[in-house]
Amino acid sequence: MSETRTFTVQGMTCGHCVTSVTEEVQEISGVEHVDVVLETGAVTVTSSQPLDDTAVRAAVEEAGYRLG
Ligand SMILES: [Cu+2]
Repeated sequence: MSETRTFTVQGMTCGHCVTSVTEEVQEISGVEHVDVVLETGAVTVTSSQPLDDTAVRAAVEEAGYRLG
């Protein structure tokens, strides 16, 4: 059963930022879908297992941004 959660990412300014965050978050184990809204920084993640917040934070930081 999937779970959907929304995080807020700070510092994204363009489509490249959206792509970077999407790619990093998609690599987290169990992640099925990532939707990013540039204007608000909202990153909605659907996963097949409960998400590890630490992994999400690490992925966002790996992309060069921060969780809000
Ligand atoms: Cu950008």
